[in-house]
Parts: sequence; C-alpha cells; structure tokens
Amino acid sequence: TNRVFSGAQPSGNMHLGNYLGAFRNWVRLQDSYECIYCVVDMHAITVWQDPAALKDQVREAAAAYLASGVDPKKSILFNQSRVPGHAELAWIFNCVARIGWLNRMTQFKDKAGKNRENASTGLFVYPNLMAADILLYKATHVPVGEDQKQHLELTRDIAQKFNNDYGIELFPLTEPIIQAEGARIMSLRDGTKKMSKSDPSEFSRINLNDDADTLAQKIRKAKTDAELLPPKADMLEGRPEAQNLVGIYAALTDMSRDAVCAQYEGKGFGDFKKALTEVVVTNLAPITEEMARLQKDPAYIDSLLKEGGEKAQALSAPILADVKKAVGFLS
Ligand code: AQP
Repeated sequence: TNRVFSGAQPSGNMHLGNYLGAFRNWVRLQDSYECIYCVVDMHAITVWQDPAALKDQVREAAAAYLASGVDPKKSILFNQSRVPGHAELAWIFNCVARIGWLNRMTQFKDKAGKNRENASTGLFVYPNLMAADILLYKATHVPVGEDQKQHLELTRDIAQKFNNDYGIELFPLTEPIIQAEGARIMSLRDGTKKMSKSDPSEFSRINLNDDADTLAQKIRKAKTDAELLPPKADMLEGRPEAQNLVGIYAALTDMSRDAVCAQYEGKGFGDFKKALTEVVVTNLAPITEEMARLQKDPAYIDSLLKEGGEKAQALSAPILADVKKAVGFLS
C-alpha cells in the first residue's frame, strides 16, 4: 500500500502558510493514499510550551486539520504522544543516526540560533523523532516543502543504515511528494522570511482563526512597494513582498502567477490588496467558522484523537515488534 504520514507542530497560531503548504495538500492526498495525519506534540516541546496552553494548541491544530478537510473516516488523525511507539523507535534511531549527520541539519542551526549550548537536546535529535514518526508506520510517501527535504533525506539514511546494520529489509526508503511551486508563503512584514507561527509580530501572519476585519487590516498593512503589477510574474524579480502577495492570490484561486499578473497588470497594490482581501476572506471564512465550531466542543476533538490514536497504535504495534526483534530486545 501507498501510505502517507505528515504532521504539524501544535505551537499555536495555525496560519495560511500551514494551510497552503500542508493541510490543503493533505486533503487532496486522502483520495489516492492511506493517510496518517498527526499533531506532533512531542516535537512541539523541543522548545518550551506552557502545559495548559499546549492542550488547547493540540485541539486547535486538530481543529485546523479537520476544518481544512481532513476526514477522520478516510484518514487517521491523532496526537503523537498518545502512541508510545514514536518515542520508543526514536530512541532506537538515536542509536542508529550519527552525530555528524545531525550536525549537518540546517533547521537546527536556524532554530537554535546563536545560543546553541542552551538549546534542548530534543531540538538536536528532532530529525530522529521525525524519522520514527514516518517509519513507525512504514510510510512510503511524505509530502514535503523545501524546508523539510533535508530531514526526509535523513529519514532515508536512517532506514538504510538500520536495514544494513541489522541485515533485514524492514524499512522502506520513503519518497517525497514534492509540493507544487509557490507553496512557500512568506511573512507579510518581510518577503524574505517565511510566514511562521513563532513570529512575534501578529501582522506578519494570516491566522486561520482571524476574522474578516482582522484579515483586511493585516493585508492593508502588508509591506509592498510603490510599483505597479507587471504583465508577467517573472518581472516581479527582486520584489519579494509583491511576489508573495501575488503567490497567495494564485494559490488560493488555483491560478498561475502569470494569469494573476495579466489580470491586474498596471494596477497598484492599493487595488490589488482589495482584491486579495476578498479572495482570502472568501477562502478562509468557512475554515475559520468550522474551527470555531469545533473548538467549542473540546470533548469531541479529544474523542476523535483518542479513536485515531487507537488505530495508529494498532497499525504500528506489529512494525515496532519486528524492530525490537531485529535489534535483539527480549519480549
Ligand atoms: N510559510 C509557510 N509556507 C508554506 N508552508 C509552510 N509550513 C509552515 N510554514 C509554512 C508547513 O506547515 C507544516 C507544519 O509546519 P510545522 O508545524 O512542522 O512547523 P514549521 O514548518 O516550523 O512552521 P512554523 O509556522 O514556522 O512554526 P514555528 O514557528 O513553530 O517553527 C509543514 O509541512 C511546513 O512545511
């Protein structure tokens, strides 16, 4: 079977980048793959999370998946910490992966920043946990953005080394599903930085639970330039903020960037932002409403996650048993 695994961290502020770069594609994959979508709470605590807030953030993330169209009848939806196999397999992978491999991971360097000595050890071995997430289910495919390509390569290296070391063809070499061009959404304040949950500026990001007035205000204040829209998208070169707004419009309407430019050629960003606001509000309103409705009933979300967790547990148990046997653990 072709099986997909993917997840997002419940670190609060689910945003348009998460939707266009991840959730929307997850929904499309449900028809052609057996899909497992996980709220990766164990990844989230690699940086400090307030315990009371974390619970709500897990529910918010699950609500965002569901409101985007993840269907718990078709796909498995659960939170990572509920299935202990993730931690167990991650430990085994801590002993398979080499320090030199992890030292090459650029995301660790970005996230740890200058104060590397003070980063959690979890942040350093994060890619090993990600490999465990994927291989615990022998997922054959993972949808990845540009930023996660290196981690998926590491997952393949771990699978291969495990298979070699233990002399057993246990794990598949998971293939990436490369996202369509333009899936990377940038900050509204700085077109060279990606839109991110952890950006301290609310105006950098379009949250999935922003109301229409907030959306309009954020788009009005988004950084742009005084130039007009050109007839072709490649003429936006060197204008990262303009490129980003055109990209968002194109992604939400399923138009090409060229078609968007052709439609608004010669217009300034005042006019374009009005049109963009309409597109964003129209597309996000149903998601925002559904998220709000779901979040009013946390018990319902918790019960869905529990059910999903039971399915994930059942799927992973025989695979983990094979791993332990290969390693030589007594059972
Ligand atoms: N700006 C983005 N454009 C396109 N896709 C994005 N994703 C995140 N930001 C963008 C995709 O969303 C999925 C979930 O991401 P994650 O929760 O694992 O965390 P992240 O990639 O580290 O996202 P953030 O928002 O930047 O979180 P923080 O600030 O907490 O680190 C992934 O598929 C990701 O590619």
